[in-house]
Amino acid sequence: MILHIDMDAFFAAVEQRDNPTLRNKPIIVAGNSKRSVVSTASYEARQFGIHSAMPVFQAKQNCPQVIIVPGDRHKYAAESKKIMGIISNFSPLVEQVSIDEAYVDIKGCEKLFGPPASMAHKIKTAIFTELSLTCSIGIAPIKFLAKIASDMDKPNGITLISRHKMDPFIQGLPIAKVPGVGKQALKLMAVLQIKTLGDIRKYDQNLLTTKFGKMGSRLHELSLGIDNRQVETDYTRKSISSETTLSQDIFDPMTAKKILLALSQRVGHDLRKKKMICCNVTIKIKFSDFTQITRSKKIDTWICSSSAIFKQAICLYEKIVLKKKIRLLGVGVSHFMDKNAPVQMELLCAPGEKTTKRWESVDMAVDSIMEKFGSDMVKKASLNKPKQKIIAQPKVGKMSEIACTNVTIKGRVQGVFFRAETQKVAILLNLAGYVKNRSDGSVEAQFQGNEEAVKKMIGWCRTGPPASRVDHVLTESTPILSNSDTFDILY
Ligand code: TTP
Ligand code: MG
Repeated sequence: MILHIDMDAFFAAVEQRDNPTLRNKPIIVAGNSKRSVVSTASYEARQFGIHSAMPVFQAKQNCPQVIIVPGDRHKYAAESKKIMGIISNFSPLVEQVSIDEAYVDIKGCEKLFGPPASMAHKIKTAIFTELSLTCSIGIAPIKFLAKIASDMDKPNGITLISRHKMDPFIQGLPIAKVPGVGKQALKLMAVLQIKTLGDIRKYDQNLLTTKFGKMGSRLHELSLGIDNRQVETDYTRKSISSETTLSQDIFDPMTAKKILLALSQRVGHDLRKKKMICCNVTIKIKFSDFTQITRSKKIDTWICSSSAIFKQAICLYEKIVLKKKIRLLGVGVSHFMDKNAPVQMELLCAPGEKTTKRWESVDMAVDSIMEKFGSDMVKKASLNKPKQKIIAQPKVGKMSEIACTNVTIKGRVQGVFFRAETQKVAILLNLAGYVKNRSDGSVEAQFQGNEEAVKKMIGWCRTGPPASRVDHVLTESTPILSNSDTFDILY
């Protein structure tokens, strides 16, 4: 859900707060020259028909006793900063859209602050307690309805348009209330018998575009309850992406998925390195004829594991009907939040959402390898070509492509964790073999596979997973002993 928060009679309310003699009186904030217009009017002054942008002389005609207060932009800007600060204590996704209004995406904050209406109430109370100013809040699943809702119960109100009430609300919403619909458009709409946003649905989108340009197709979308604009912060505008042009164009979905997996891994690695979590995943496909499409998905929770990014990327990919060969694939993430602030990731998970602890530990292992050896070193097992069966035969002379290395690791290295982590890394490096505890307190392992991967594996063993203390690693190359292509934990 999205909140739209708008301060009530903002400039005037600040003046009334700071000067008790102005309270409960009709005041306007304005210059005092003949040509001045009203910046804003207190709600007492609005009863006389006074509103923003009205010439001051007219305001005086409407209400001779109106008090004119010269404005102080610096003071309002400082108050605005404090208001945004208070709102940011409730959600990291705050988009300030003017001096006195902001959108807030409250996804995942329910566990901390309760359902949307109660969260809105808490925000209002916090602003009033700290600044003695009131605001009105609209709550809706999409931005445009949240904005309309915040204006429906002014001043000091909360209006909720829930998902199931959206449709009847849109049906009855006067078209003049929709932001961006100007006087000229309204005249033409009157001719077309369009009185409410619901009436827009009766018209074909192409016809609306012909008559009203871009606004026509936007109105058509809004009439169907579609507003894809997200709450954007400085963070969310940033993105991390990775793409690859393929050595030859492909059509095979399995190959495409494997590439998406590798890209997700790279993007996930960069995201975790920045200590960020995200809630938006994008894929990009360039086809053999150089045309290009992007597809994005907003997620209801925060993610940072490569597998979660991959899952979303696959969801997007599977919705595309492939008619041409693929030349380039890309994966991107956006809409970030600091992983540690201001609310914990676990608390941000939607109810019923499982945490991805298992994948997080896999990611940790992958990240540590990427850090040490570069991002190309790690590919998940499924990305590699099926391994050829290793046939046991003694190798003589120079090291073979399929090396077999026996390793003994001494130190504080025994335990399930050490073996499990070793297995994960070995699988990620596409190695076969085993790891097991020995009765003398050391760990014995055997790695066989690509020579370079074996070297990397041994490099990893010299450090081991966190909290282990590796004192010594002994290695010995031997003829291949096993023809297994799995990596097992032995007991
Ligand atoms: P608004 O939020 O439009 O108006 P408001 O806060 O005074 O009243 P309400 O939201 O309760 O209807 O604008 C915020 C401030 O911006 C307003 O207090 C003064 C300033 N402003 C102008 O200077 N000129 C204008 O034409 C408008 C509309 C606002
Ligand atoms: Mg306002």
